[in-house]
Amino acid sequence: MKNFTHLKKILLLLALTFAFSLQGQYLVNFEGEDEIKPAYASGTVNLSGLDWDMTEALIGNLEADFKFGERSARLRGYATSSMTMLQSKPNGLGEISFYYRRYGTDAQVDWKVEYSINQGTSWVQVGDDFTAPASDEVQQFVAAVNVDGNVSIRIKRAIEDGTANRRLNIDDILLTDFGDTPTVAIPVIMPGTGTYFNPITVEITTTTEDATIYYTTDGDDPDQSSTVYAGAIAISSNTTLKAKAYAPDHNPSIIATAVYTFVEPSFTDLPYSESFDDGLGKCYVHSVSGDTKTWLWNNNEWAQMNGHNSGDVEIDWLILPGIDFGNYLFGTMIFESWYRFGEDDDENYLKLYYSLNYPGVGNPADYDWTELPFTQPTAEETWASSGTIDLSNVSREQVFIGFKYQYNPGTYRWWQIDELFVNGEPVGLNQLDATSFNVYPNPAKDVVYVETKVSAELSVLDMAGRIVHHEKIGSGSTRIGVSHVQAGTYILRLELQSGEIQYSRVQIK
Ligand SMILES: [Ca+2]
Ligand SMILES: [Ca+2]
Ligand SMILES: [Ca+2]
Repeated sequence: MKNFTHLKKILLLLALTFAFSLQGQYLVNFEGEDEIKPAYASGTVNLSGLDWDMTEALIGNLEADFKFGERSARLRGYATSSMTMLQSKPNGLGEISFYYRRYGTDAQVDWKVEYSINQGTSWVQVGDDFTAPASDEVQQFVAAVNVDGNVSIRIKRAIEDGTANRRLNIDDILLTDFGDTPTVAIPVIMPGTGTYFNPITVEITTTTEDATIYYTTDGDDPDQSSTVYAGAIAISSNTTLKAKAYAPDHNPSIIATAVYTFVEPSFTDLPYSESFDDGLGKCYVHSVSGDTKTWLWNNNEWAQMNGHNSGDVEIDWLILPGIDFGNYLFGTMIFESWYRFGEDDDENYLKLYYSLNYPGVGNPADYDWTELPFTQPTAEETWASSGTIDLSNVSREQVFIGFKYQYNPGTYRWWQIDELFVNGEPVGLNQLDATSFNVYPNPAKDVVYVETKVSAELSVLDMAGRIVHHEKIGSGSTRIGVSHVQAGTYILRLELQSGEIQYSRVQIK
C-alpha cells in the first residue's frame, strides 16, 4: 500500500510534469527559417511544426505588410483566400487569438475563423466575422473555443466573393491548450490599440482574482521578470504594450497587446507642391465615415478616393500639411482633379476647405471649415485645373487646407487629385514689424503718412495682391490720400534702392 501510494505520487508528479510541459500553446508567427511562401497560389507550408494550406495567401515581408518581426500572413481577399491547418493540434483548443490589419491601404472585406475536431470534415465558426478598419490600427481577434482532442483551425472569407486585392495581414496566431487547469483571463488594456494625438493614460485589468499583471513596453513578450503593473501607465509616444497575467494554480494568461501610434501633424513652408509620385507625401488622410474606404495612393501617381460598393456614407478627408500664412502674402493654390461615375448634389460632393482651428490630426468633423470654391472637370475621366484659388483672404495664421469627400451609397463618385501647388510671397516676421518705416495713423481714414529714412518705391496692395496705389517717395514723411480706397486691410510694400523689400499692414476705415 505504501509502495502503491509512493508510485501514485511519482505518477502524479510525472503527470503534472507532463501536463505542465504540454500546457501551453501553439504560436504561428511566420518567423521560422523555412516559413517562406512568396506567391498567392495554393500551397502547403509548415508553420511552427504543423502543415497549413495557404490559398490566395502568402507570407509577406514588405513594408506595406503589417507584421511583428520579419514576416506575417498576407491573405489576398479573393473568394477563395484562406489559411487552413492540414494537421491538427493536440491538447485541445482553449482560446484562439491573432493580430490583423489591412495590407498597405487596401480596402477590406470580411473574414471568419473556424475550427474542426475531425480533420476538416466539418467546421464550426469561432466568434464573429471580422473586417479590418480603413486605418493602420492593429486589431486583435480573441475568442474562446474550449474543446478537447485534436483540433485544427482555418481563417477564410466570410462571404466567398471577389477577385480584387483586399489584402489582410495576420500575425501571431496563438492557439492555447484546453485543460482542466484554469487559465488567467486575458488582461484588458484600456484604451487599446489605436492612433492617438495626445498622451494617454493606460489601465490594465484582468477578471481573475489574485492575478498579477506583468507588462513590457519594448515589444518583448512579458514574463514574471517583467515590470509588475501597479497602476495606470502614461504613454505619449509610439509604443507596443504587452501584458500577461499570472495567478496561483492557474496557467498564465495569453498575452494582450496594444499598439499605440501617435500621429504628429505635418507642416510645410511655401511653395508646397505634391505630385503624389511616391505616395501621399505630407498629406494626411482621415476617414470620418465608412470604415472600408479612404483616400489612398494607388501607385498611379495621384491621390484617389472612391466609395464604390462600400454600402456606407463615405466622408473622407485628404488634408494638406499646415501652412503658417503669417509668413506669406498673396497665397494661391492650384491643383488638378478628375472624376468618374456618381452624382453630385448638396449631400454628395468633393469640396475644398480651410480651417483655422484644426490641429492637423484627428477628426476634421470636430473643427470649423470654410469652403474654397474651385473649378471642377466638366466631363468624366478628364483632368481639369482647379483654376487659381485665392488664399490671400485666408487669415494670416496657421491654416490647414483639406478636401472633403462626402457621398451616400449609390452616388459614390471616384475622385482623383494631382499636381497640388500652394504658393505665397514670403514675408519675414520682422519685415511685417518694419522698423525702417513707420505708418500712421493706423487704422487710417482719409490720409496715411509713411515715414522712411531712405527714398523708396511704395506700393499699396489689397489682400488679393492688386496694386491700388504706387509712388516713389523720398526720405521723411509722405502723405498719401486714401479716401478713394475701399475699407479693409492693405499691405504697404516698400522697395528700397538696395532691392530689399519691406512690408507693413495698414487698416483703412
Ligand atoms: Ca511575424
Ligand atoms: Ca502625379
Ligand atoms: Ca471612409
